Amino acid sequence: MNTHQVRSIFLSDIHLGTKACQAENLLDFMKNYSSEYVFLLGDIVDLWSMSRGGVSWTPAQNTFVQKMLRRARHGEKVFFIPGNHDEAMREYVGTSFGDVMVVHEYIHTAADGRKYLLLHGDEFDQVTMHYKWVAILGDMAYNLLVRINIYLSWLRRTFKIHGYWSLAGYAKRKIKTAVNFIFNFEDAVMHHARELGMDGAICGHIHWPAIKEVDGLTYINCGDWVDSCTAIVEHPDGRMELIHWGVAQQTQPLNLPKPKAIETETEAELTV
Ligand SMILES: [Mn+2]
Repeated sequence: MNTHQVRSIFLSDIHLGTKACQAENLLDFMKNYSSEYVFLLGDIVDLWSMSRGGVSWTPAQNTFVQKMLRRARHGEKVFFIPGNHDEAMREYVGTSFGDVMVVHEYIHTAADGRKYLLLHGDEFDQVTMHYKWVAILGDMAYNLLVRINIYLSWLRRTFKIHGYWSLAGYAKRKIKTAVNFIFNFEDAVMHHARELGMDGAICGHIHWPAIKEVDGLTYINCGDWVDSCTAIVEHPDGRMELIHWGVAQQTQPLNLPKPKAIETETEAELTV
């Protein structure tokens, strides 16, 4: 097997410990990429869902954790930035677990010299910040969509309908409030990165993979491993690439309207 050698791998929102986590897919991706750095940008272990809805810990999820620790032991520099679903880990910022360093925000200098602020991003999600109950409702609705989607994929397999179609992805594309929410989030993250004098930011949290220019800075979102199955890789020359892995490789490219064109509606109810 040909392994791609990249400089860095950025992953977020894996949600280990939940049924929706696509650990097999993720393992397959990791097998194909070796790197100097691995950055885990939050919501890696979903302690929040586990405490509310029970633990779903599969062998593949276990293997992912083992492989990650192994890669760290063998010299890959692995950093973990806790998110809101694993925020209990924020207490351990500054320490390391078996060569995995736990940090809060981290400045990564790419091979081309560009400075990226690495963060999970939940602190820039107005809904999670101010309306905890909306966040919980949104989370339940999202989990429901993901579960229905698991059922739909099973139906498609049973009836041998090829390709992959994501209900949650479809809902995210169609719901105007969700789109509005995403732009608010991106703007807030980029404002923060600009204040710190960065060239860009790499985050997660909203389960919406992206690489784009926002007013001269680069906004990058890793996406997730419950729905999109996406990761960001940094090539040896510093070029950043968004990788769609496995079943989700066939999803449509995102076509978003410009932020200006969005009518203001009620509070966004999508949260992750
Ligand atoms: Mn999050």
